[in-house]
Amino acid sequence: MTKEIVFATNNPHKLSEVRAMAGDRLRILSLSEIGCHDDIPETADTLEGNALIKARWVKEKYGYDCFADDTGLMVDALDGAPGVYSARYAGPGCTPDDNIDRLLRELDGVEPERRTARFRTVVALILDGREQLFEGSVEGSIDTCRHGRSGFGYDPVFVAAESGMSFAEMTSEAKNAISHRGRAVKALFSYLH
Ligand code: ITT
Repeated sequence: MTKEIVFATNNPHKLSEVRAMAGDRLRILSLSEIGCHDDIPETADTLEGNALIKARWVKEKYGYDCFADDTGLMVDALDGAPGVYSARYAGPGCTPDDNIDRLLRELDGVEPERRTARFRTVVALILDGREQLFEGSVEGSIDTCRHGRSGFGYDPVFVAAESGMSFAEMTSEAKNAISHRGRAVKALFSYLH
């Protein structure tokens, strides 16, 4: 029998990456499919805190078991920034392109071997009255310019150590196989199955 679960995200790219991993035993419902069009406030200062805020919001207001993902890009030369503030790095209302521009500016002149970074995703699951966290991360570095047209967010400048390519140069399947979100969601799905 196919199980259904809500993915509490307003990011359509995350939704399609996760749906591509789900197989036919699990149907992933979007927020709009359950009538939720809220801009859920992300006020915590950790990925764990924000993932829980999003999942609890949907459970408490809409009554659905669900999971949520919070992701950050941690750059070593910037002491872990933008981290939990990755979505708003270039300021309120900024676009992903603005965020990349700021990141490249901050790293201007930093030599290649000091541009190491990682993505980390925390997934919070609320199921049958229990909360659980899953996580995944991927090591890489920040290039000096954009490469590739796939993916979203910081993908054009994040070069994965395992592939030597930016995530935006990889197919969604190849990204999912090694990415922060791919790893966290794989752990989530093996738990759900
Ligand atoms: P939801 O909170 O609705 O899930 P969001 O886009 O706000 O969507 P996050 O707060 O988790 O999600 O994302 C933080 C930032 O990191 C945001 O700017 C994303 O574009 C970026 N990001 C997240 N996952 C990424 C990925 O796999 N590749 C590149 N950038 C990513």
